Amino acid sequence: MLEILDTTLREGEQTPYVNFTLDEKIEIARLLDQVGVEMIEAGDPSVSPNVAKAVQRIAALGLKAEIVAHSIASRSGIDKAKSCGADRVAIFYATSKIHLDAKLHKTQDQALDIIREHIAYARSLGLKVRYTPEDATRTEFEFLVTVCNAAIEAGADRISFADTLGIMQPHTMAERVSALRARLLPCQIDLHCHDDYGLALANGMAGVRSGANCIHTTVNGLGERTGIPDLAETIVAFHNLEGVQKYNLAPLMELSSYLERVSGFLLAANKPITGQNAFTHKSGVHTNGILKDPRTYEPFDPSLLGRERKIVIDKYTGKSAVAARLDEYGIEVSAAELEVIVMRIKSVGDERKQLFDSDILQIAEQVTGREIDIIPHGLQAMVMLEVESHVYTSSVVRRLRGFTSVKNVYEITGDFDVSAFVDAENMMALNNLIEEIRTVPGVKRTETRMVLKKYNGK
Ligand code: HCA
Ligand code: CU
Repeated sequence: MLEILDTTLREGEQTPYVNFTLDEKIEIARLLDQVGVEMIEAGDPSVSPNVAKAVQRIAALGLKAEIVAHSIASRSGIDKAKSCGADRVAIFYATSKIHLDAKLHKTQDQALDIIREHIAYARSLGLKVRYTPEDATRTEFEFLVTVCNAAIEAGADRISFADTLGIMQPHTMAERVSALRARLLPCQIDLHCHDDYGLALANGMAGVRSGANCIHTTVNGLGERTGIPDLAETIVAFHNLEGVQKYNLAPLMELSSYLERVSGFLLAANKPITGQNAFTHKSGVHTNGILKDPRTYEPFDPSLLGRERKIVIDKYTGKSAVAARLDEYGIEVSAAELEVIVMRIKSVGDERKQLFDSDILQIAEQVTGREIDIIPHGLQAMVMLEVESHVYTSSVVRRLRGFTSVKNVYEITGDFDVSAFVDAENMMALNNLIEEIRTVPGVKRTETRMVLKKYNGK
């Protein structure tokens, strides 16, 4: 049965320009524990005193997940892992020729001794040990088997088959994992797949089918360069496609949004599972199908993640989608009126990138000649912020951009320093959003202006 080690706090913090505060790390660890991942890699305590402190605090939370500290093969690193209270230390030491020659300046025999010695040392401190042959997928296979078996004999019960450069394909991963399984002493096999070719999750799934036990993930796929498999994608793919239903899917969206906010790394709208467009339908043919039966164009129901499907209304829209949208507002129109409304929507849609419900209601009003006294769902507002004088305005702006509902941010002159255009489903959501904006460090006060009508320039 699949296991997941989430390494948002270690690999994820190796994402260029990402650093988490202690409190953020604790919140991430708690949410990960709610999801039910088996292991949380909390950091490499040798990196900095704050990383060590975070590992220590997380180890003391009493979470269900095993807490793993990452470490290079050094006694002081292993000592730190022990003193932080981690359950396990994950010791990595590269084994490929290029890493041994160019980076470590060690022969294979020297590497073997170093690896054996440090694993035995960690075991002597009572730590569980995972050994990672870094760059395993470019390591000469016979040497890889020798090193891993030496590590297992020295006391490691897990081997992380690290595709450090993301060069595997599903079929090569399947072959390698089967071959390793056949040659290794009893152990758990982890897969640490980098996503340089966009194949990380596919490689992980292929490896698990061939006998690996565990996949490493990060929230939103963070990590060095292009990262590693995204936690939500991994869980949902295994849940729906492989029948692994032991994880709690409920916190996944919250975790993803939280990570967007604290990392400043925004998801692409077309990112699978958690991306904004994952359940949004556009063409007339698709929306018509969705309205008749969502299974026509949805691989699974968005409610699995607590999400809702959306239908975009613009020039691609057909009659059924417009009728459904008007119906949501309780607006009745005749077949002839509907025809004209759709025509107008298509012509406005030719000129504009986005149509709002207020536009659709306005068109319906014009076409039917009846006043429509309805406030559209989906509010827009302008939130103006004053920033504390000792804080960089750009740091506040960066945080604001992490909120998915913030559409545009401007630094401005005048009584306020920043103005942000935000979208919200309804008043309550807007209120919550403003509360959250007020918690951004450096925000002194806010003032919010609601958008009543919006006009576009040419
Ligand atoms: C790195 C190390 C590592 C380790 C993976 C693991 C990798 O190069 O930063 O310990 O499982 O990708 O090899 O992240
Ligand atoms: Cu890595």
